[in-house]
Formats: sequence, structure tokens, C-alpha cells
Amino acid sequence: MKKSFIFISLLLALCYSLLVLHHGFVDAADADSSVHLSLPSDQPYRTGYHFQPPQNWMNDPNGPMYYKGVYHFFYQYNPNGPLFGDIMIWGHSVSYDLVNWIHIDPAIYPTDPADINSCFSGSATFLPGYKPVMLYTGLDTEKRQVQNLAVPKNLSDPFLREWVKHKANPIMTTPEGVKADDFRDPSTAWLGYDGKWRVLVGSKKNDLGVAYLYQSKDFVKWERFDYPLMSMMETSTWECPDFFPVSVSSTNGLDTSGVINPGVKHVVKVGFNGIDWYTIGTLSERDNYVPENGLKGNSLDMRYDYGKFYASKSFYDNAKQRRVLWGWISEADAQEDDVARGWSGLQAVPRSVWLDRNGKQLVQWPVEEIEKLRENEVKFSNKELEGGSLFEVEGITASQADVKISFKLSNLEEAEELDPSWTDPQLLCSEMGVSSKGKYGPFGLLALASDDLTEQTAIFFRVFSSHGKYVVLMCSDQRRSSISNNVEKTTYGTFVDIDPKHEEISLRSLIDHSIIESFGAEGKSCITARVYPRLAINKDAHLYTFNYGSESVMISELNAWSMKNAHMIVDETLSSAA
Ligand code: DQQ
Repeated sequence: MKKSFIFISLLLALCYSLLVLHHGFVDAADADSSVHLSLPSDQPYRTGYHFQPPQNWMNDPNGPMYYKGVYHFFYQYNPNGPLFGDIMIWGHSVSYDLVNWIHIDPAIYPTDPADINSCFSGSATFLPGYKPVMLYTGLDTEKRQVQNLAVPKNLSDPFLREWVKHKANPIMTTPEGVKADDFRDPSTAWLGYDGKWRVLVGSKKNDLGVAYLYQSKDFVKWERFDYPLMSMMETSTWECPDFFPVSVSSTNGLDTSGVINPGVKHVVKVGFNGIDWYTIGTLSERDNYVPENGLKGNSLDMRYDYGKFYASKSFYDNAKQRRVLWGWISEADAQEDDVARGWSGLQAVPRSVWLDRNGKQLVQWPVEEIEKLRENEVKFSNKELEGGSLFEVEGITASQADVKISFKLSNLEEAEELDPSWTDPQLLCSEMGVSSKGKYGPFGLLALASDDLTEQTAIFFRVFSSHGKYVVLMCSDQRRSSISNNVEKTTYGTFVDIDPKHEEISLRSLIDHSIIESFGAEGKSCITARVYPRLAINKDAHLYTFNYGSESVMISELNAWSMKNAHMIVDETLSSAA
């Protein structure tokens, strides 16, 4: 297997080099002979600063971590093509800043009976002595999902290029009554009050979505608890569970094996039905997790992101004492277009994540390092946007930008009443899209817009009154994002937990050719959209602010930047092999 893998890698490197030469998108061969990627002109949807492998299919983030000064990012990867594959492996890239990346050889791939049919998602844990290990799901000889352990071959290599499978694999097999393909995605493990390791594995038993809890003394022999950490009726299989502590008094992150005390709450995140849901709660010393707001399976359950964002995974970055979250952003176009392009799947810009001051929800914000790609700042303040007005933000590259805007509202007495039956924000956004005019709103940004506005993605707010309070709705309306009819154009929406009478309504959007990641209210509400404009591409993309409500709103501040390309470099061993 190893031999054939090396052969496939060499072949890929050769194909990639040919592709590079063919499309002429080599910026410059670096002195160390690495291949340096930049945007090809015939690939308008390839991103400039979001993580992507050079080609092929990518889905879930796997085992992110920081080791010896290096950020590691592993990901579900099909080495054989741009669609999900029969054999999935772990791609591997490394970075010193979470922005610029070196793509190195895949890390974990089928070699053993316990993973011969694929290496699915998993997570990193640090064992005492700063020793990283990986738990991951293997598809065994019968394609049963089992959990495996891999360790680095050489701990003194900061790139951790080689991984060795443990001889005891598989170390967990399907629990009784669980289907062989419903048991996967081990989380990062943490130490329990008794000094034994705990870990979660996603599953489903009959109709019950489950995060099974296991314990182990030595990380090799695992025993399942009688009760799962969390479960819910009538969901699809729970995937990629994540579990981590958050401080109630600080935005700093905490190590996963944190202390259990009143200053700490715990987050459990699970993925099902294509959405990452989370709860905040407390973990008792007896391993009981009590969520403050359990999942109910309705539109008010908390999600990391109300657009596209799935199979996410966080890690504790001890270099900056923060918790960093990665999430997979899938395509929203036709498979034949992915095949023609030769790639599929993005990662969101890594986000710092912490508990909001109100203790009730998480806040997410792009890691600060991404700001070093900003250039050509355009800014203004205190600009009134009258009802029905549109204003172009000129002077930046609107197809690859970072935009921050905040709105101040007055006379909110005029706000429309929220009908008590309007409880589903996504439905509300699709019924009250950007073209449905209200009093306060819609106002916001038109991103990736063509000059005649035929194409546009609208990220906007509307404000309603309800029982003497105000309700802020945030929407991302993709209906006019492309003149192509062969792409998904779902409208997304969420309520934002702010009081517009006393707080400004802020929005930050990271725009990058075919992705728009939007952060409302300083990161309390996130919506990510994939779009495929035909007209609003590269230099023909425009950015506008608008207010289509009848009441005027004040832009208290706008800052917009063009974003430089991140460096995505193919490791020299791959490029020189061709
Ligand atoms: N993707 C992986 C699984 C996981 C799913 C396979 C979630 O391990 O459950 O690529 O997207």
C-alpha cells in the first residue's frame, strides 16, 4: 500500500505540475524550489486566502493542533479526484501563522486491516510530555467503522510528516445494536477527575443520535460508559462531536483537559443533518453533562454558523492561549462543475472562539493573523444612508476583501411589529428577502455584485419590535448571487442577540471569490455562503452598502480592505519529484 501510495503521490505531483504549467499560475519558483500557487484567471471561484489543497476533494478538518511552533492542519481528502472518494485519506498542511500554508505529504492513509478502506475523521490529543497522538475512524476490511490510534514516527520533526499506526488497532469497535456505518469521528480526549482519559465518538442507535463517552487509562484500551454524554431522538448519525471548556470570565481559550470549576462551562458540539449544533452546559465530576439549553431540534437551537459550515473541530492554541475553530465549507454548485474545475471544498478562515459575556452563547471571530493580508484601506464614518439608498464602496478589490461596517439607528419607535408566529429566522429571511422593503431594513452590504446589480449577494439586517423590545434579524440572501440556475441559492438567516437601541449593529464580511463569511454583532451570529457569480468576478465585482428600508440609518463606521493572496506552497518533495 505504501508503495502504491508513493506512486500515486508522485503521479499527483506530476499532474499538478503539468496543470500549473498549463494554466500558467506559478507566481515564482521559490528559491527552495517549492511551487507557489496564485489565482489562475480561468478559475474565478478559487479563493485567495481560504485554505484549499492544490486540487481534488476536501471535506472535514481533522486533528488540528499546534506543535513545536507549527500549526498542523489535516483534512479529509480524496487523492483521486474532485468528488468524495471510495478511499478517503488525511491530507496534511503546516503553517507558522494559520494564514500561509505548506502542503506536505498526506499523513494518514490506508495501510492496515483496520483502515484499509478509508481513514475518516478524527482528532489530536496531547499525552503527557507534549506527545501528540491521533484518534481516527478507519473503514476496516468489511467497511465497518472502527476507531484507531496513530502516533508520530519522529517527535523531533516539527512537521510530523510520518505517522505510525498502533498495533492494537482497532481500539474501539461498533457497540452492540449500532450499525457498522454509524460509529465514527473520535473527539479530542480529555482527562477526567480520576486521571483517566475520556473521549466522544459520534453515532446513532435506532433513531437516537448519540455522542458515546469512553474512558481509558492508557489510551489504548477503551471502555464505553453505560450512558452517552448527549443524545437526541430522530436525527441522522451524530458526526464529529467536539467538547471543550470555555472560561466564563475571559476570552482566552482553555486546554481541553481543563479543570472543572465554577469559572468554566463546557461546550458540546455535534453535527447532524448537515448542521453543526452546539450547547453550553456544565460537566460534573461524575461525567454528567447538563446543557443549559438542550437541543430541541428546532430553528432556535444554537449553531456555529447559520449558512454552510460543517464537521468543524476546535483546538487549543497554547501559543496564543486561544481556542481556534476550523469548519468545512462545501460547494453549492453542480458536481459536473466541480469535476470540470478539478477541486471541491473550502475551509472557513480559522476562528477564535470564546464564551460571550452573557454566558449564553459563543462568539467567533477570524483569527487576528488574517488581518496581515489587508491592504488599501478605505474608510469613512458618520454617513447617513437614507431610505432607499445605495452607495458603492470603491477603491478595494471587491472580489477579495475584508469589510467591517456598523450601523446606528434612531427613532426605533417606528420599527415594525414582529408577528408572534415569525419564529423561524431562516424562513423570515427567505420571505422577506432583500427586495422586500420594511421600515428599519433591509440594510447592509451587497457583495460580489455586478455593476448593474443583476448579480449580488445581500447580507443585511432588519429590526422589529416585540413586546417593548427589539428583535434584530440577520440574513444572507443568495437568490441573485449568480445568473446561473445550476447552483443552490438558499437564503440563510438568524436572530442576533443585541439591543439596537443601545448598541450599534455591526457586520464583518470576508469576501473571497466564491465564499462570503459574515459575522454579525462582533461574531455573535455567523453566516457563511458559497456563491458562483458569472458577471461579478475578479475585477468586475463590486461592493455596495445599502438601505432599502423607509427609515434612514447611520453608518457610524466602515473599514474595507483588499485582501492579498495567502501563500499556499506545495512542499518541495512533491514538486521536485515531478
Ligand atoms: N465526513 C467523514 C466522516 C464524517 C463525515 C468522512 C462528516 O468521518 O462523519 O469523510 O462530514
